Amino acid sequence: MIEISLKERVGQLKLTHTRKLNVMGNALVTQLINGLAKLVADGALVVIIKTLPGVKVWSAGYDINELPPHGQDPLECDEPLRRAVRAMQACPVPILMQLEGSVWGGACELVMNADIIVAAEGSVISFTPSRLGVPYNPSGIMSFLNCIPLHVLKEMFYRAQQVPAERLAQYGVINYVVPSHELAAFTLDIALDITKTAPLANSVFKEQVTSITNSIPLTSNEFERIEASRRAVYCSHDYLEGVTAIKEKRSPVFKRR
Ligand code: YZS
Repeated sequence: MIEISLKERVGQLKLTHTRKLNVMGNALVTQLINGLAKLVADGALVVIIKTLPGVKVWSAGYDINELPPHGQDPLECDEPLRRAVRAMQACPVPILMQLEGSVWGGACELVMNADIIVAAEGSVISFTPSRLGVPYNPSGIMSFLNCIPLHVLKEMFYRAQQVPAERLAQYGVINYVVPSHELAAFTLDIALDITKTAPLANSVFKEQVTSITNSIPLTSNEFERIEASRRAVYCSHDYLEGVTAIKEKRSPVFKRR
């Protein structure tokens, strides 16, 4: 599912489960987390996450078939996506995301947690919880708020449409958009630059940025109220309908109940 390589202290994690559109299920995410840890232990000073060149779908997001039964929180703290995001945030070396094709749902959160994002021309990002009726969670929303301007994020959430990488690059959400035939070399150049900088300074910089940007000023009462509101949504008919519709490859019919 994931190929790992390390050369000139640049680690690379290549998602190769393209037959299943690199869906973020338990198996793939566990390999991702273990791969990151192994690369760092073996001396990587920077890691590139990418998939096979020329793919149509970079990742189709959360593996819908692994969602918990209706009535359970789809984004509880030990589900695969949350574990992957935490591993990326805790990784002491910078992570570069090399994108092409389309990125869906929870995989967008993974992308937004990279330290630097490089995309091929024509790549698109679709943030889709409102297409499925998923009540996204506070730490997940922080991942997006930390890098996407508020009105752009709101439009992405409410419309759940494909947003071109070129548009996100205008706001600095994506660092660079390059022709697809230059993508790998361009990303590798950035990685090689990073290998020449001070690893300890980079690591403590990342740790501080992560801690500071993840501080949510919520009272315990507010947090409990949010969790109660989210519970009402993942127990609703509409959430069941959203998940069923995507499995049946049809448009959902939401009834607000
Ligand atoms: O029919 P088979 O068995 O070949 O399987 C199909 C799809 O059912 C499967 N597949 C998925 N399986 C599990 N989880 C998924 N997310 C998922 N997406 C697709 O892969 C096989 C190939 O899919 P096709 O639809 O036939 O491929 P294609 O016509 O090329 O269309 C590709 C896209 C990506 C456009 C299409 O598969 C699609 O719309 N997939 C759903 C994308 C999506 O909405 N993902 C968000 C999942 N939700 C989350 O990540 C969070 C929970 S949230 O919603 O909160 O953001």
